[in-house]
Amino acid sequence: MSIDLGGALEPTPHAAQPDPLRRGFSYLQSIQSANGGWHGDYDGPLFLLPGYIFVHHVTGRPLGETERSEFITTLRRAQNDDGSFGLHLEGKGYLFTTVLNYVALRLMGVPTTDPHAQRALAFIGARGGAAAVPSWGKYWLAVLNLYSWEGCHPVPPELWLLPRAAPLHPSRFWCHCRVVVLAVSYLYGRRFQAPLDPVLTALRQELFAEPFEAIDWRAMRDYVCADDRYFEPSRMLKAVNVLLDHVERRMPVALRRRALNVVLDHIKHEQISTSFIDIGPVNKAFDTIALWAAESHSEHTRSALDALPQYIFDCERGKTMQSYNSSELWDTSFVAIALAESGRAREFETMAEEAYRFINENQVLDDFDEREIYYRDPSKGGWPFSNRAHGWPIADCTAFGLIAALALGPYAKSPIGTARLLDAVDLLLFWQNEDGGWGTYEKQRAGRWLEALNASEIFGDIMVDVSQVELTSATIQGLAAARARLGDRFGLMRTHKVDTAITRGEPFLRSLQCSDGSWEGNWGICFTYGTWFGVWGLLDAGVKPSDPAITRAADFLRAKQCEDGGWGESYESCIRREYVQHPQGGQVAMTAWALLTLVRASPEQHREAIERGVRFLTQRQLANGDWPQQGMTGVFNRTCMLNYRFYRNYFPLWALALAEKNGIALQRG
Ligand code: LAN
Repeated sequence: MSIDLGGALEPTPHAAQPDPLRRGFSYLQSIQSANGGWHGDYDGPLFLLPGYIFVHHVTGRPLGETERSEFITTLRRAQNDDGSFGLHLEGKGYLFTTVLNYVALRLMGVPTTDPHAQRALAFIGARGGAAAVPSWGKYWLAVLNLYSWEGCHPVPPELWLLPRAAPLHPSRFWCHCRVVVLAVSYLYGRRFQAPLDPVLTALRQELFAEPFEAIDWRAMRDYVCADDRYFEPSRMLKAVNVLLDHVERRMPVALRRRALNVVLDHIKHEQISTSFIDIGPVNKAFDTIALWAAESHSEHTRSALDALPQYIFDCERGKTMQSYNSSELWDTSFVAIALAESGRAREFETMAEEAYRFINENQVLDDFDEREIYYRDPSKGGWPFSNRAHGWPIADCTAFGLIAALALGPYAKSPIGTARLLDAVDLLLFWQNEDGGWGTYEKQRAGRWLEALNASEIFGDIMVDVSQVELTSATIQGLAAARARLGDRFGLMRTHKVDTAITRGEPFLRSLQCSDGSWEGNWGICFTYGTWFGVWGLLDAGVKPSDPAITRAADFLRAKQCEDGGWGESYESCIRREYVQHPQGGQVAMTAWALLTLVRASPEQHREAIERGVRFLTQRQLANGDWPQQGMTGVFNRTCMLNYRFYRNYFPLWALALAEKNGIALQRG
């Protein structure tokens, strides 16, 4: 299926516009928010909006009429021709998302006679009915009273009572996985279910191949639609499930009560420390229901409900729930870096000042109270992906926030004090793992073996926060930039620590390079994105451009350049874990990543390829300075794709700026 995200149909100019950088930055200036940042779509996954609708249904908060009809329209647009919904906008149909979206449409009042609903139901029927949804779908259906909790493997809240040193202690899980398990364990532990009402009663009859009352729920635990599965469950997971089942049947009531209280306390801490945003959209929805189950009418629960709309945004394809409360800090940092690189920050002085203000106002200034009790790493000095209110800093967001702050510092009205910049440096140092690399939100807490307990069926690599190419490269870049600009204020100790950290990061980056010279990306698509990070990280660690690691990476990219002069990689690369060419040829974001890499690797040696890539970008720029919307650019957990709305703007601008700086003409003649 191909979803038209809006821009794809705009005419593509055949000739380059004059002064692509000025045009591009003027366009960005015209859409800069009042807070100084950029706020755009962060759309793609199709399992999020249903959660939002379910919360409203369970808590008896009806959606506003306009919102309801906008959601219905957005959902219908995302439906594939075969009636299914993909895991994400461009993907093949999944039973998981088809069931969730079908239920969401019905809860919003869409009747069974609606042709969209009928096609979705036909798809569900052809896959064995809703009983075969993957575990996360089973949890949602159980909460809605459309599935029995008996049909789910146990998710015991008592996990949080284990001694911290236990290898299975949930504090060791990747934070996104941990918080979802946390909320679900509360709902599971209480066997919470929404009261039946007419529409739920009807859904019980619509969704399943057999009569609801006749379903053997225990037998459904491992019944999962084969097409939805990304991998087969490990033997260890099967053994743990058997063990948990035994324990669950003998669970003393008093212990359960105690565990539920501990879990509820952790959920509340997560909510309070994120200004009720919660780390992500999935735990946001489950946490809100957990609180509703625990204390429907408390002030705290009201705050959780009131914060829900922070995830709603009017995207190019319509109103929907976003993958995060925003990607503002991430986007604003890249605009800032591209602007500084272009040497035009004076020309766009107000934009630069305002962007700087956003970065300044969104650094996290303190650690959370009692952070150790709630398994939180320090956060002082870090930058989150969205904004300070969200409160969870991330290694690469901190690194790019720091680089942006350093780059635009000279244009700032009130510059960030050195102490705060040094806090960012210290946090990056703290996060370095034993292997020399960096992970996403936290220092590594478990061995990679824990991945064997991934029970999600649909996502890969969700259990452990391990060192990765993007995070390691970004952090090296951040530390190197800080050393160059602030090194004289580091003091002896910190200088030594930064030098050592970078020295340890370099071999880790090298160890991740694939035999064909590329790096596999984890958060962008895919080898093009990873290779950009691999190369920049090594260069900032002091590796010479003539080093074989760099020349092999450049050779890899050169071999992937398309006929049209651009680079285009399909999201299939992430799933199959090998390079897959995009069927539509060059894509602006990937072309920009490849150019950023080749220009730094060697502008002379790759001159001809760079010029062709530059032409690809300038010719595709629209008259208003924007670029057309193309395929997906982001990914998480191997299988789910995302649209980063502004990747089509600042990455081309950054690449063009860097090319120009290295003597490549942006316009011919
Ligand atoms: C994100 C968004 C930002 C992203 C980068 C900073 C770009 C990356 O370099 C590190 C990983 C991170 C922080 C990231 C991790 C996974 C997230 C949070 C997401 C892709 C946004 C949505 C996704 C989240 C896990 C979605 C909910 C689904 C679950 C499996 C819980």
